[in-house]
Amino acid sequence: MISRIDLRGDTLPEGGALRALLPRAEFDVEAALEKVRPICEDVRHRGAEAVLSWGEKFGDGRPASLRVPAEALHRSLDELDPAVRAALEESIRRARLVHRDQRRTDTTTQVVPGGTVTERWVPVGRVGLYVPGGLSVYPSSVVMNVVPAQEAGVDGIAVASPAQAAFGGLPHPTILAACALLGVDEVYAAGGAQAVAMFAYGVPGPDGCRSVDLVTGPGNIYVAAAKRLLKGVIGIDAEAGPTEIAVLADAGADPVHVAADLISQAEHDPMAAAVLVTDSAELADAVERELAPQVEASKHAEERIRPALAGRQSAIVLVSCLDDGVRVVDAYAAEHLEIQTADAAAVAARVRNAGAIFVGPYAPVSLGDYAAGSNHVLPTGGCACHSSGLSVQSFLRGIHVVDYTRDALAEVAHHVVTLAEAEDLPAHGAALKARFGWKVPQK
Ligand code: HSO
Ligand code: ZN
Repeated sequence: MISRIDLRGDTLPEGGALRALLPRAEFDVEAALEKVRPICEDVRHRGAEAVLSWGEKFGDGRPASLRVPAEALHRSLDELDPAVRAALEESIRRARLVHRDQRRTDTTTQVVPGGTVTERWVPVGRVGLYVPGGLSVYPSSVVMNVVPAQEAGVDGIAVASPAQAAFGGLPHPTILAACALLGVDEVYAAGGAQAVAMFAYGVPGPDGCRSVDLVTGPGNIYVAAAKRLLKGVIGIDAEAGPTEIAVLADAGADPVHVAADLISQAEHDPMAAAVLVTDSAELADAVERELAPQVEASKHAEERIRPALAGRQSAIVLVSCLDDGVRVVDAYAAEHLEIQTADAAAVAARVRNAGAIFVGPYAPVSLGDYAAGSNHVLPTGGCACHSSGLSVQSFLRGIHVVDYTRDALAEVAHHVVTLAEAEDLPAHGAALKARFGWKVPQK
């Protein structure tokens, strides 16, 4: 059901060479670009009608209006199962605790007397949050997008989620209920590339959507392709690919837990990746034995879990020692990494590349997906070696505010002029000379 990669024996290669030995999903955003280009152009020219007709063409429902009416939002919340409501409320409460602590305070550095640089943190003006509605419906992703934007102080928050034919062309009611719970009233029944284009260009009309500055949130390959295409017109968080879990485990890990956790993320998508890295062949065998009955008992075994585990993106990787295990998970840079070893916190502290790290036997990825307080919109496809998950920081810009007096400028003017001349940009130097009777103050 899951392949093995045996890296015991020789010393491990470094960097890219090691990464090449590890499994990874094929996620060719480039190939999807040509498909989404005409959709984005059409939305740019024909506005709301293009958003609606592309949705219909791809099998979404056709909503009566692009913008979800306020009463539909309220109704969804009224009709929400009370247990789901309580769980969402707890998820929101915990996410708020963590994200509130991520807020930044302005810092002012006095470089010289009379010369300061302040870093002022300013929220993005208007954001478009994308919530998928394809294989699964994730109200939890509404929480993970909206909470950091709100805690950052963003004023304009719009959410888009695909229209669902089964719900009269509205997005899924639990998505709407989550929006209502969070106080978001600007919601659009739009999905895929056309939703990203709607956010980027805006669509006019009473039923329309004003353009946004930044689009965040996961989606399918067409959403990722539209983000790549429109980056520049809008800011984006990341091009999210299929979800991934890596588990670094030793002989002491419980194979029942490890198998359950691998399956939990394989449940998302046939392209999802589940990777076990272990120095224990006994644990590898035990996990493999355990996978069979657990997969068998899973609801989404056939259409998602089995193909995900059997795909070339998933594997059990055998290493000769835990040090090599850390090297492997660092090279892999998983979206989610569980550490199920002795002294898990110390091992976790050595890891440099992961979207989020889950430490020890009682921190499964599913906890983070819903209710740890951490964010579940995380870098995939190895991007964890250069990017972070969604946070308050994703919705802020740090503006440098430079404030110098005449004396403070005079003190450094000759250096500026020298550097300007070294770069053959004399007009740069002239901008300083002009302030001092066309002579650089001599120091
Ligand atoms: N594991 C997914 C998020 C999610 N899980 C939503 C359940 N619902 C990507 O981090
Ligand atoms: Zn998940």
